[in-house]
Amino acid sequence: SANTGDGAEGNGDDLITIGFAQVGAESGWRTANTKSIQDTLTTENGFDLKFSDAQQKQENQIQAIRSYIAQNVDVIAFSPVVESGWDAVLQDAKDAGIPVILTDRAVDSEDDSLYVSFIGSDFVEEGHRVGEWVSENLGTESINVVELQGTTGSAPAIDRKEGFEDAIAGNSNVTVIDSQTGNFTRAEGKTVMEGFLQAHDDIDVVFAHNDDMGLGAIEAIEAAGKKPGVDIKIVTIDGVKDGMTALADGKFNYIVECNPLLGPDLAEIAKKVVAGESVEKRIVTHDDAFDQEGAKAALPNRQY
Ligand code: GZL
Ligand code: ZN
Repeated sequence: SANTGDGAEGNGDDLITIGFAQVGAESGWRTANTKSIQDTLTTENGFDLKFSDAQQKQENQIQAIRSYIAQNVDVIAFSPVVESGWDAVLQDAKDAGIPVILTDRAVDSEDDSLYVSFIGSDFVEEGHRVGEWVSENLGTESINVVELQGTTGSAPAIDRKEGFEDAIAGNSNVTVIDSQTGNFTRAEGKTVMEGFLQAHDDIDVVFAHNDDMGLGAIEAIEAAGKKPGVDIKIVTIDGVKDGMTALADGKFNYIVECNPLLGPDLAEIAKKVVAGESVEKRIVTHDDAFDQEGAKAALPNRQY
């Protein structure tokens, strides 16, 4: 058989080699996001995907990006676990002539030439929509809110908090009495909620930056002998299956979706970039929102 002799085993000349540095596997959202990327960036679709899981550590993501630069991949894509500290490694990718696509989370780099496109939801708007719902539906009387923040320093945690605060600012009935990070995980959300329940006996609402921390809060609230969704309302962001199920079961009260299915947009942008076509700098994914009735109707058709 004709041996190309170029050592490119299994990588036909026409495949786009893309290095993806994923945050980790911290939540149901992340699992769905990873599945979307791995199901879409396939050899059938013209890609040779190199994938890494950073276990939510920035140094691991930077190391993965450096390894993709060393392998001289065609494109690098990643979801920055935190906003800051990326300029050096992104400059190295730029110097190596390797385009970088941001998916899901943003970086706070001043120089936006360091990446060609950012595909992801508007987290400020997500937080704002939750805050508007709380203000309009629960803020008709004085309510105390505790907040389970996402990963400290991450774009979704910073922006969701900002959006929520902006939405409730005009309603003096709504007071955030405590706020702490649960790092987007169910286990940490439960632990932090246990602390909130020990510190406060007047909690009316939990605002969790993602479903997984809200699910942890359910466990803590039930262990304390209270009814989640009734004695203590829970509002969250993501809309993964476990969250939508809790909402349909009346243990959550409202969810603003954060669409994790970013694989198709990433594939399209990567192909355009490699073909030398111009691409949109910012692609905002569409998010829906659900109350308990909405969740019951939507659950049968949810993809994740
Ligand atoms: C948001 C994403 C967040 C999800 C969490 O786009 O970065 O990280 O809301 C996930 O569930 O862990
Ligand atoms: Zn708004």
